[in-house]
Amino acid sequence: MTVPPGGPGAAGPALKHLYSGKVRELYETADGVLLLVATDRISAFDHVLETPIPDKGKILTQLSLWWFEQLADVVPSHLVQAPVPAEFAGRAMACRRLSMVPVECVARGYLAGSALADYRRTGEVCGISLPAGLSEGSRLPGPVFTPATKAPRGEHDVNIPAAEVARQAGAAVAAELERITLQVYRRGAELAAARGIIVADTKIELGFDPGGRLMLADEVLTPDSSRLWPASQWQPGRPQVSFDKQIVRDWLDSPEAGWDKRDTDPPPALPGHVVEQTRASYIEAYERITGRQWV
Ligand code: Q0Z
Repeated sequence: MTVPPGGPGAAGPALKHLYSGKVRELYETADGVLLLVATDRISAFDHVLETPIPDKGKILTQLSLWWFEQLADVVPSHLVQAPVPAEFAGRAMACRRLSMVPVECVARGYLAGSALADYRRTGEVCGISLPAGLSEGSRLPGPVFTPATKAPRGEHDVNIPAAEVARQAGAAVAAELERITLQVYRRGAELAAARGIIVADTKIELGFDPGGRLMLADEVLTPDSSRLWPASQWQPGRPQVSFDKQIVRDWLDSPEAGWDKRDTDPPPALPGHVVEQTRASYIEAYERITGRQWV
């Protein structure tokens, strides 16, 4: 790469900022490639915390890249070979722009989150009737596809029946979304289980390339898109221990934090020991899942 006279950036802004998510940023390069940048921001109890977790964005990006490889025979990914600006090295994925499917594709093997709430109210999730007697964290009889609407920013997704996806996207596309989502879940859950990690559920994003092929986009099977539980601590009937965020949640819930998650006040800054232990939990998830050492 050449550096223009005046230094990098002197040729004008090479990147267009498209969108800010809670913990990620989306840019477009001059040649139309999207850069999905994972920051070190962390969210808990629906707040983005003011304290970053060093390397979190790099760890999650490297984990996604590893999963895309493992899943290449299930579904092609949006990744392309393109240079990444030095400031984003290791934390950005260069991807082709897809026409995104306007549905959150979720698969669940365990009962948690909105599915638990729906089950308690109705005995069903997305119109799928579940056996009586399940409790928080229970393993489901088999993985289920539980699509949801994409809520506007700041709002929660709403679970919808698969029939509603078929109505919106057509029966053939809906069937493909379900098939791909369940295969990604099964492959992810199987691989993680061999390393002592339960994938309780996962949310994937799919989009069409210009040729009309469905591709896996965004991040995949990361702690930010999936519920990962240490299998050794799994115990249905109570909230499960989160592989990555437990330390943060426990501290925010402690008297030391002096904060009530029902408050609208922002949560306090995290102390150093919480940051360090949380960083270590992301590294442990990466190392256990991939079998690779973190740099
Ligand atoms: C991903 C997101 C955010 C980062 C749009 N390949 C693609 N083609 C078209 N759109 C997307 C992708 Cl990955 C796309 N997102 C989610 C939001 C930062 C990613 F703020 N949105």
